[in-house]
Amino acid sequence: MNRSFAPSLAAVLGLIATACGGGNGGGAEETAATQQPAAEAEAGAAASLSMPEWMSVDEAAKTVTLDIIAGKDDSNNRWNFNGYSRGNGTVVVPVGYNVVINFRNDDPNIAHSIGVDARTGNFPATFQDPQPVFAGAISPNPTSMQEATQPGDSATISFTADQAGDYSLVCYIPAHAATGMWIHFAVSAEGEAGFASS
Ligand SMILES: [Cu+2]
Repeated sequence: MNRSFAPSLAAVLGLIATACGGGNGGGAEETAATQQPAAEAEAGAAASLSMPEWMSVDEAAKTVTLDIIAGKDDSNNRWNFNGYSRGNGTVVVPVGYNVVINFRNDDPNIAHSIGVDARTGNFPATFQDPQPVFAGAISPNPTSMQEATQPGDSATISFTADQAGDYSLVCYIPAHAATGMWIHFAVSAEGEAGFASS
């Protein structure tokens, strides 16, 4: 958990490039960027990051704002964040920054939730009282089909990303994370910010 940022992001991107021949939300130019060897990806990690319209960074206020929509498109049976799932996207924020996530559920059929989880894969089918990595980094009633963020509803969470490392953004509704409703969330000791898809 305490590995330095740059090699771990490179490892993540390398794994994504190896495991996924083409993600649900990945553009062609981003796919090309992630197909470079891991050693080059490590050196070029910053260059591979983009700043999507749903992400903004206020350096003066040390705040990153993320607008994240559950079920943005129909990929992964709508169990996605901004169209990304199964770890095929990585949000990177600088360590020590405040992070505000404006979370909205556009899935017409089912509740979803969001939280920062310490795991980056091998998620259980169900979660018992999940604890976020950072205080406040979880939406209300995250495991409850009846009480989590319902179709058409929104929730805003905010937290301080005060520990560098590789984490994930996860939906805690039963079976959602295990069937791919998660993306990577990296807190950069080097102060990097942006998004990479694969
Ligand atoms: Cu979900």
